[in-house]
Amino acid sequence: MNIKHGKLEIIWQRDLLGNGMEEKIARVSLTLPQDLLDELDRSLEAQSYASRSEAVRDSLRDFLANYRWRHGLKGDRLGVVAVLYEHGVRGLTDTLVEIQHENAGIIKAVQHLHADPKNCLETLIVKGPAKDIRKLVDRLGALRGVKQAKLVVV
Ligand code: NI
Repeated sequence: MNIKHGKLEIIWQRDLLGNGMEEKIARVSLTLPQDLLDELDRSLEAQSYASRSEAVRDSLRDFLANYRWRHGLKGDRLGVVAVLYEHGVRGLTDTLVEIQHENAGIIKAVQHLHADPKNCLETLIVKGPAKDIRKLVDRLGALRGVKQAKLVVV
């Protein structure tokens, strides 16, 4: 069965586990910077991945597992947020400074490294309610130009 919804195509296919159950599959298209795609393809070859789709599915599962973990944190926590971003993206550095000022209650220290001509790495030491730390990390990670926002709690 194929149902086209604009760019989203829903198909039914036998699942890969071969248990006879039919699995609903959605087909999506996405845009990537060429250098990211090139690096992905090189890494897939080295890891013997069967397809880009399989690698993207694994990456999304990892993304969602991390999200679920972050959203399960309770109480007061101490941690570090590592933020890798492209400083040249319009408005990004101003937004990052604003967000940090709004969260001055939980951000105890900030370290900035001009990692290379294009990218900056900031580490934020955070301490406070898990729900506030989570909101901060969610917000940072969703900004255009932020490549990674990783939380480690100790
Ligand atoms: Ni910098």
